Amino acid sequence: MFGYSLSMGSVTVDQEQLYRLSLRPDFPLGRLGIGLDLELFVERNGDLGSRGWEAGSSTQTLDSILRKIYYVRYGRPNDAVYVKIGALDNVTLGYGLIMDNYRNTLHYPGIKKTGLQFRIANFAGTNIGLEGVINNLQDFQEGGALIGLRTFGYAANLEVGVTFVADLDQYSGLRDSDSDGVPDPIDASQKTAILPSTTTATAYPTTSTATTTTMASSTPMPAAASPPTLPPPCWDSTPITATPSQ
Ligand SMILES: [Ca+2]
Repeated sequence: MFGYSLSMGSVTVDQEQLYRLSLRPDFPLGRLGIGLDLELFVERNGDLGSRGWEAGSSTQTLDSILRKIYYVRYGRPNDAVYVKIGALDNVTLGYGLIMDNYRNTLHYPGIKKTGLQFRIANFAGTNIGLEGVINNLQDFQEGGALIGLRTFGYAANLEVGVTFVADLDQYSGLRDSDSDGVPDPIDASQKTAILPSTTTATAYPTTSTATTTTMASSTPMPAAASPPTLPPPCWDSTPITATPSQ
């Protein structure tokens, strides 16, 4: 079944305020599915720019296409086998005591993370299930991802599950403007907040499990009208309608 969501919000690109309209359809291809993020930026004068749709060179074209891919999935969340790669918007492990409604899209589209989520309801016929999440595969390569695993089994009508969640490096999600390995908020050599120059969001920590659960709530970030001193929010998304994928 075809599903989609529509959102609009303001973003800051190169310190310029733009409106961003986004249509996110989910195209099912059998058990496979691909979620796209078709975006349009509206300049301050009301014009639609070509931002995000540049096709001047082959690299630009490829970037423009890859940018439209929101996620790729196999199956649906309640299927026997479910795998999703890309944007994760609503991940709850077990009964949500440790990871509840987590998403790796808090700073999307300024920062695009490639997450992995999987669930196997009956692993190798053992009546034991396994599910897990990695918030960002790029972080994982650097040893700093947020990972979660849960295994569960059934004894008659009793379900028993064990959940493990760890953030391997709480600083890995932070921006490090001068690439010295010390993220901006704790970098003594950087006395002032550094505005993002080319991206639209400022990195925040992926933090420990308890905090992550809080940050992962679906509450949009406040509008940029009254920015905090360090660092200022540059991304505000206000979904106006949302029809979950089926
Ligand atoms: Ca630094």
